Amino acid sequence: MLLAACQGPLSTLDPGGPQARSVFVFTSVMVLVAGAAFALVIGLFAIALRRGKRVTGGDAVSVTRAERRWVVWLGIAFPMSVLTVLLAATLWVGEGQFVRDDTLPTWRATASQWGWQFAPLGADGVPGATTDRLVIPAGEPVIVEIVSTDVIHSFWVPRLAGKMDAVPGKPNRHLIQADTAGTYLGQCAEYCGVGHDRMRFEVLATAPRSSEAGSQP
Ligand SMILES: [Cu+2]
Repeated sequence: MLLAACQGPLSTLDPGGPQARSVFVFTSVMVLVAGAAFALVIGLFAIALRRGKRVTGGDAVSVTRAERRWVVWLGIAFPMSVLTVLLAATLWVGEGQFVRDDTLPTWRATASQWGWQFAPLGADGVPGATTDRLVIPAGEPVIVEIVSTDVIHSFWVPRLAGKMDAVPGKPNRHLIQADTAGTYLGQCAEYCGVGHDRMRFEVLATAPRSSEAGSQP
């Protein structure tokens, strides 16, 4: 039943590109490690409660050398190691979300209450600009330069990448890639007024002309 909820056009658990996949893998590892750490803490807490009952009232509780070792290794060294690894992994995964290659094909996404306009960069408003539909090639990374004409919105295609704010006057560049041809749904992810819920769009990833069959339409 839980797994049945993993798929869907707006699922973050069904990544369709490398950016979304690295976030998904990182999140999954974090959930597993956090779950294991939680179980460990609860287990130790249960042991401590049972031990506590054996201490008779009025006795001073002295800290033994073994207990001190537990505090140092499990109370300080273990969480510090986990946090260090977590910080390094966060930087590594986050770094992979940035645009590093300015020569990639770029589209401008312009958000306004309550819809999206997409056009190749530098050609806003010309024929070819589309409303609520961004057409990109499948299988290669592209940049989406995101702006807003009014309030703050957020560009979010859960199966392709994380969120990126659309801020008036400050273009934000976002790296996305769809592994296979198909339609990927997007949704404004920043509450922007009464039409926020209707502010959906789609990314249509088209197969390269030379590619063989096998990808979905
Ligand atoms: Cu919005």
